Amino acid sequence: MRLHVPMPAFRFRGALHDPRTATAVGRLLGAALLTCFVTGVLSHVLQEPPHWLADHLPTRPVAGYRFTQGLHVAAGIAAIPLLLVKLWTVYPRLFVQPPLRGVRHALERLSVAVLVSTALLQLLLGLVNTTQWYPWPFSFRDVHWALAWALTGSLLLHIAVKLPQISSHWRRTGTGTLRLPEDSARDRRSLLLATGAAVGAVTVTTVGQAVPWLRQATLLAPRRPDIGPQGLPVNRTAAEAQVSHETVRDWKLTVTGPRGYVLSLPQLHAIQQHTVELPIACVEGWSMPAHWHGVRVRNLLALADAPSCARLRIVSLQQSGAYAVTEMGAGYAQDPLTLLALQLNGSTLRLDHGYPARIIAPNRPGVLQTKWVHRIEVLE
Ligand SMILES: Nc1nc2c(c(=O)[nH]1)N[C@H]1C(S)=C(S)[C@@H](COP(=O)(O)O)O[C@H]1N2
Ligand SMILES: [Mo]
Repeated sequence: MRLHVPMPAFRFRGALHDPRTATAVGRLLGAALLTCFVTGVLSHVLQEPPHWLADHLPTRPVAGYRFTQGLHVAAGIAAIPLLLVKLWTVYPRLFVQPPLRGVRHALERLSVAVLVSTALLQLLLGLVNTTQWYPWPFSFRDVHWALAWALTGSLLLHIAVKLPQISSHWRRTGTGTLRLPEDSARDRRSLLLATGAAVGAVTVTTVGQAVPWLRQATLLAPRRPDIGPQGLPVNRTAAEAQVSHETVRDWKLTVTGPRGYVLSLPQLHAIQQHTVELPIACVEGWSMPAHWHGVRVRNLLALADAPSCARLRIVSLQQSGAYAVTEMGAGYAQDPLTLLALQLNGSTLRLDHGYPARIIAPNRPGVLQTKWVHRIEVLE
């Protein structure tokens, strides 16, 4: 038996709580979230590739990661106003009566609850991370990664469930029995314009952290990518990494391998030097191209008689922290653009940028461009 209780208490007559508005905002939000998902999977694979892929990651285009990660953060920021407007448009449905009409309805509402909560949490975590602030006890990356799947799954489920409404309200005029009164169109246009303006405003004031010609407009971005020593920001300073001038005083480079060796800094300078232009592209959204000068990693490996299929472990003087030791697949190691850099933008690396030597490689997440390198291990 089904109870029908008339509930006149909640009646939302506002034109903008209608399915056409929900569809118009929802498809923009959907596009932003799916963009975040695809670029996020790319970022994850580049930063932590599965074993079978690690030696074959693409090193071209050199600024590929710069583009996809810039897009990831920009789409995530744009999704915030879109999500808020979308939630405002549909919130009357929270009070729908009866609250549960059966198993199907219950499942649908449950999927919306998962969608809304994961979307809010995911965008909040991402936004906080772009400011290099990690106020929580859990691993940002693990949680962001897991939530991405929950969010994308519930989004696709939601799109599938709502397909009839979405398709009948995809066009402005609507089709079938779901046609809406004409007089709401003007309000809807205003709302969509205001939403577009909000998205435009947050984008223009933040995307300059990755887009050079919008640098002057980065009012809300955590960083200007061109401000920092040697024209480049510093994410982890030498002091934070507990690397001091004292630490690097007797620096030597150790390369292991069939014919491992140890080089002093003058000896390293005596090896053929190369200059490359490559960006640092931080996972947190900022990026900046720079000129790097130093020794090709593949030449260092050849000196140690390492095979060209060798995978590397790059060890920093930094004693602790997630990026003190990183791995590098053979594709990067053999690329002529991958350097153990000694200079940045025409002068010796500052301590904050990794003096005496750091890794710079094409199409690589910033976190893996290890600073204060003192040991390169050839892995079997
Ligand atoms: N040893 C070490 N190298 C590191 C890091 C670190 O924490 N430790 N941070 C990385 C991160 S997150 C980025 S974005 C780049 C930034 O390089 P920069 O500070 O020279 O601009 O360095 C990378 N290299
Ligand atoms: Mo970074």
